[in-house]
Amino acid sequence: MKIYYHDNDDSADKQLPHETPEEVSAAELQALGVLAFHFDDVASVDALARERHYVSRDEVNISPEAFARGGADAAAYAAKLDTFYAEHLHEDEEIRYIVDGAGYFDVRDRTQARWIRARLERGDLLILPAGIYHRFTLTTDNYVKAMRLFKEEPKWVAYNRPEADANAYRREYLSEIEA
Ligand code: KMT
Ligand code: NI
Repeated sequence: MKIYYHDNDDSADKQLPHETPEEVSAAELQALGVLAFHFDDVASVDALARERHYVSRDEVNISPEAFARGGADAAAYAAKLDTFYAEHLHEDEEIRYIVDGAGYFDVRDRTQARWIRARLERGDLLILPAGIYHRFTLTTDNYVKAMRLFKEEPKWVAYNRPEADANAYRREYLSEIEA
């Protein structure tokens, strides 16, 4: 997994790397409550899921071809990517495991003004804490197969910024990273 500051250039295609030389360590991510892992086997993902009380999962296949197979058109694919890229938070942890392909997860840094980008490839797993602002997109290869893991009561509604600024989970998250 490669982690770096995003160049903040919103005029260029979101699926480009937007890479800067400013790399971010796993420890810096951890200070934001974000945990990064690499598991080559699903048994390790299973163990982590048990440890953190996850009980269900699904697998999404995101690519223009998969959308076409499902009867959706290119506009629907583009709209889906736009939804993933809208800055949002959830009221529960988000665990994503890349089964195949690649994708970018962007999370806000401490200042909440800059984005940190993590490039995830096959075997990479990311845990985002409840309340963190983030967004997701694909690389220009336009293909990812990802496992999404859920706790018993999935709370995977997305709350967009800035409406979510007053959200209780958002406030709790901020107090935790400032502690
Ligand atoms: C999210 O919350 O933005 C996602 O789950 C992205 C799609 S899963 C790789
Ligand atoms: Ni999300």
